[in-house]
This record gives sequence, C-alpha cells and structure tokens, in this order.
Amino acid sequence: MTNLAADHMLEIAGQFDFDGEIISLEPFGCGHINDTYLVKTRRDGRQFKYLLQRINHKVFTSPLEVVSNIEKVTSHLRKKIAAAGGDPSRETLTFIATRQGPNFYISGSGDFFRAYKYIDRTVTYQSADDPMLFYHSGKAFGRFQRMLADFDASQLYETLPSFHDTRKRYAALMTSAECDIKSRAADCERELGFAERRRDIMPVLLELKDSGRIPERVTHNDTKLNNVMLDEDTGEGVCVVDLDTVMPGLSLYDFGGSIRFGANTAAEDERDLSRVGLDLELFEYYTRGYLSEAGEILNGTEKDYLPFSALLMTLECGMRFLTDYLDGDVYFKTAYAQHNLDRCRSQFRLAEDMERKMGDMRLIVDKYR
Ligand code: GN1
Ligand code: MG
Repeated sequence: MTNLAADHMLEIAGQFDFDGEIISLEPFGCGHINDTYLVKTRRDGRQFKYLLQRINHKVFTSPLEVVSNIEKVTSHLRKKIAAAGGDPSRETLTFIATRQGPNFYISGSGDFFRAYKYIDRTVTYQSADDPMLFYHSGKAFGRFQRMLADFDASQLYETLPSFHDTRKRYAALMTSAECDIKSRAADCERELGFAERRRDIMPVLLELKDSGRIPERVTHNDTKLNNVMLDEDTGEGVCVVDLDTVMPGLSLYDFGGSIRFGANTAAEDERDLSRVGLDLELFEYYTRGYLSEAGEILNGTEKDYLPFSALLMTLECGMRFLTDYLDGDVYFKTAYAQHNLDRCRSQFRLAEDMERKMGDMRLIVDKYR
C-alpha cells in the first residue's frame, strides 16, 4: 500500500467507532474479491484489533443488502450461541458501527466499507496439514448450518443472484467462449470440452430442489477452509467468517465447497497437475465433523448427494475461473496473466479425480450418516 493509500485508509478507519487510538493499519488475508485491512488500536495501554473491509461493489452491487443479510444472520446466531452457553462475541461476527451509527461507511469516491471485531487467539489455514483441523472446520460449518436451520431464508436478499446456479454458470461459460472478446478460447479448447462433456450433470441439484426433494436453507455459499477461524491452541472451530455470500441456498453447496477447497492435495491454483487430487482421508475427517453437527437436520437425499456436491462445486468453480479468463480477468483478483486458466485446470483435474473416487466417498458418507 502506498503512503497515500494508507492515509486514505486511515481516514476511512477514523469513521468507525473503534475503541482507542489507531496505531496501525495493514493489508490482511487473501480473499479474491474484497480488500481487507487489520486495524490495531490502543487505549490505556491495552491493544484492540479490528478488520476493516472494502466491499467490492462491482461484485456485490447492493452492499447495503449484504450488510442487512449479515445483521439478520448474526443476530440469530448470537441468540443461539448464548442459549447454548457460548460466547457470541467470539463465535460469530460483531460489526463495529460508524460514529454516525450505521454498520457501514460510503466514502467520497463511492467505496463501501464495514468493520468487524477481530477474533483473538484464532488462526485460519490455507490447507489442512493436520486432518483434525479439517475435522474441526467440518464441525464448525455443520454447526453453522444447524443453527440456521430454523431461520426463514425468505428474510434474506439474494445478494448475488443465481450464485450457485450451475446451469447458468455453464451457459455463461459457453457464451464467453462464443464471444471470445480476448481471443483466448483457442487456448482453452480442452477445458471447454471437459465442461461440455459434463453438461448433463449441471442441473442435478437444482432439479432436486425444484422437485422438493431437498430444501432451500440459509447457507454460507463460500465455505473455504480459510473462512473458519480455529482456536490457536486447540484447533477447534470458533467462528465462521466471510458472511458476504450468506443467502438462501442448498446445504450441498456448502458441503461441496468445503471439500473442493480443503480436501484437495494441492492449492486451488496449483500448476503441477500431478499434485492435484482428492484426499480421501481429509474427505472422511470433514464428513465426520460436518455430519456430527448437521446430520440431524439434513434429510436423506441431502446426505445421498454429499459426494456428488463435491464434484459439482469443483466443476462450477473451474468453470467460473475459465469464464473469467475468457472475459479478460474482470472478476477474480489474479497475480499473473494465466492465473485464472491455471486455476481452472487445477479445479478440473480435481473434479476428474473426484469422479474416480465417487464410490469411495459414498462408502465414507455411509459410515457417518
Ligand atoms: C471468491 O473472495 P473469496 O476468496 O472469499 C468467490 C468464491 C469462490 C472463491 C474461489 C463472492 O471467494 O465464490 O469460490 O473466490 N467469492 C465470490 O477461491 O465470488
Ligand atoms: Mg472468502
């Protein structure tokens, strides 16, 4: 961050009702969409930490609706956590209001900011080197799902319409390939063919929802391992974060999304495809943790489709990266020219491995359902 940008951010941070005087402000985390900063303050010799975020309003075109969804969901969670004897200020997100009152600030340039209390003594991981960490993330997302099971999904805005509509994601990919505005489609013939051969499975979860076999729920929709804060000493799940995409959705989006990111033997953007694959041990740890919390609220069809959801969410993510590559990298942050194409290739390799291991995944789910 340049000094000028730092000055600007300090001015923005000054709008929020943080406790004490700001002593530092640093870029934080590694999200692909929003910009996050860690703010430290001091009062009477005590230090406090906060997260300040700029919401990407090209992606979230109605940031007020995003904030409203999070207010409703966290206040529901707060009650549930307190009733269970937990600590709501640690186990769910707490907004820090602006000095004017609302939980957001719109800067002169039209940028949209909000701030949260930082959750102390927790850590996040990009990969589960110890499978128990993944078990604990499964428990945390399972508990999140269970605590929201009685929340009326129709109270929430659909802030990113059709976010996990895999039929539309597939159609969008084909449109981008046809328009080919960056003349990149020729580099991706193999990847486009890979998606095309799987066209028939795109509507499977949507059809289950439409026929009433699986219910619409309140879901997180971006259940990456790095979106759960784990206790730095015990490794246990403390708080599910990044609630921007909380919307009506399917439990299977959340389970599948977690497996896609966390049970991969390599990183999401690994270029050496021989390293990419589904780690069945990690799959088992997550499934065990997740079902120990969410098992009682899921119906039989939801459980039947857990392994399939991992495949479909991985395909979806690969298609989204490929679409963005074809469109000229306008959605996801990228670190180099072919980053989105590499991400797509890696996701498709993982999807292929999941297809091979579908039977093994089913046997594992059967042990814990
Ligand atoms: C984005 O910003 P981040 O990293 O939390 C994306 C997710 C993708 C993910 C892929 C709003 O999440 O849907 O699965 O990248 N978020 C949005 O890593 O599109
Ligand atoms: Mg995130």
